[in-house]
Amino acid sequence: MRRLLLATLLSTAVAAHAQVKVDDPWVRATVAPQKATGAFMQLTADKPLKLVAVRTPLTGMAEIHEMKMDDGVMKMRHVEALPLPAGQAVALKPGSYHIMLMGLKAPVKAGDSVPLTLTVEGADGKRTDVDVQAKAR
Ligand SMILES: [Cu+2]
Repeated sequence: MRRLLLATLLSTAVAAHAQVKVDDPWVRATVAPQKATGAFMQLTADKPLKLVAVRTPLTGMAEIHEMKMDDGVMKMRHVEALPLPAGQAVALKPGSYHIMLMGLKAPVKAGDSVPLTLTVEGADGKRTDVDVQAKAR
């Protein structure tokens, strides 16, 4: 179990002090002229945190989005912060929470490794960056 956890941490390049485990990060590959896509992963914080920002060299426009049924219509909205309760896996997945990458400078090809920097904030307001390499598929 310990070895498995270590392997996960290494493979997703989580900073040791970040206190967030990132599982299966991926980005949906695009075809031109598509200018937007989503990034997905599972986040498990070991103390109460919230995801407050995402950066990537692919675009200056990366936002945390939520998808929800509203009056029978699927709607997407920008959320300022995504709560990450301690010890609880929070899924960013199609049709739910996701990271929206807009205004892409170039198409994202399947197999590409997409660098993402997640900024998380603790209850004390302290912010930490978590670097993630997401696979495009
Ligand atoms: Cu979106």
